Amino acid sequence: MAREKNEMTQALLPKEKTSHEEEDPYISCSFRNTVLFAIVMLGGLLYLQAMSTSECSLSISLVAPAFGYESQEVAETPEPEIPEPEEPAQDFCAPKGLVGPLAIDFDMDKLEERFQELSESNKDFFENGEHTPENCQVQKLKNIAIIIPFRDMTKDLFRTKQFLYFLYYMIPILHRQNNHFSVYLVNQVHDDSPFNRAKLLNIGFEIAKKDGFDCFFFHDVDLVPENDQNIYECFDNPRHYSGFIDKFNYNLPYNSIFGGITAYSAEAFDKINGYSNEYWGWGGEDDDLERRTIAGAKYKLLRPEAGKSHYKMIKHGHETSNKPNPNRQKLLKAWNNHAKFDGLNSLNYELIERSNDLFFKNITVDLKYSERIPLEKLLGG
Ligand code: UDH
Ligand code: NGS
Repeated sequence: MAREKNEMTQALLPKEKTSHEEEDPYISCSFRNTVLFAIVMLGGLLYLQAMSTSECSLSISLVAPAFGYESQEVAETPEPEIPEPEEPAQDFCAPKGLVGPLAIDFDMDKLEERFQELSESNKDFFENGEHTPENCQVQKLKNIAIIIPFRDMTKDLFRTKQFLYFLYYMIPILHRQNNHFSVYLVNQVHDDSPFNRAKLLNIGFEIAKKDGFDCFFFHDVDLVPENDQNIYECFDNPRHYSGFIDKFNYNLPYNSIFGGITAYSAEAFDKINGYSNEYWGWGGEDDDLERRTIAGAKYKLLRPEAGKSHYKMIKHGHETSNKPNPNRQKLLKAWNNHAKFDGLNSLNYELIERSNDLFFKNITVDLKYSERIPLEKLLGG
């Protein structure tokens, strides 16, 4: 009896070949048949249970081990997914209320009153000198930094008045175009070094890029678009915006002209190493940029549609503090020699002051004229 009991226990355990089974084949075989029959019956029951319940995997894994079956990995029925409460999907920002051609004049007698109007009508749309559209998603390459090179050493503050007129016309245009934008006024500190437009633009780029902008307009202060359908935005290929200015009767003075306003993605501007930092005084830095962009980096020379990209320039002469640079032709000829080591990768300056005004970010820098790269090195000597 004790022996029989032992054999029953053994039979219910997972199958193992024992020496004892070999000694008494009759008893063990008949008993095994009984057990096999019971297993088949139970298997049938399990099958029926599996068919009648949706929780079959759970029942099988609980019941089977008791009968000596290895529990099998059965895929668990996935928990029903509860959708996360989603932010309502936002549309991309698109221009709102564009009006097309604009009447532009620079009547200095009206400047103060006009600027007052601008401040009252637009002050609520600006924070920290920048505008972010509401209820829409700003697309890539439409976070626009307008970078203006600036120094006003005139007695009548003529450049400052130009800047106020620039804001008076540009702020409502950019607001209607409905992208994220900020104007960076990059001031060269008042010292006796020549004006350096290009280096100020490189500095503005470096600062605005760190601030999160991805589209950079290098923009003279004295140019205003005459049509708000001239959309300020960037593409992979840089573009020259100010090909058609009233002072040139809306014609290109020469085909490769690249001065006034250019637009670059961060990637494109980094690729060409930015502007040269070494054009001190008037002229040539814009032509040098054109060479780096078209001949150097093989971008196409592109401009927005002529019909919509007319500009009006605020008339003025050369400042005595911005005399033509006598070295500009030599530097331009040697553009390919200095492009590799003269630009964003050699930008040295001291930040003197930074603050946010209502409509712009105001930055003042010392350009370190005494630490410039020697001319002989730039020319390849
Ligand atoms: N700028 C200043 N202060 C200066 C010089 C230049 O802020 O003392 C800035 C300003 O943003 C200006 C830009 O640099 O728009 C370009 O300088 P510019 O206006 O002197 O150069 P541009 O080529 O005109 O536009 C030169 C004067 C053309 C006189 C033609 C007379 N026939
Ligand atoms: C070229 C200058 C450019 C300048 C352009 C238009 O001669 O820097 O005239 O000037 N290049 C050189 O001097 C090498 S403008 O008529 O607008 O004053 O942008």
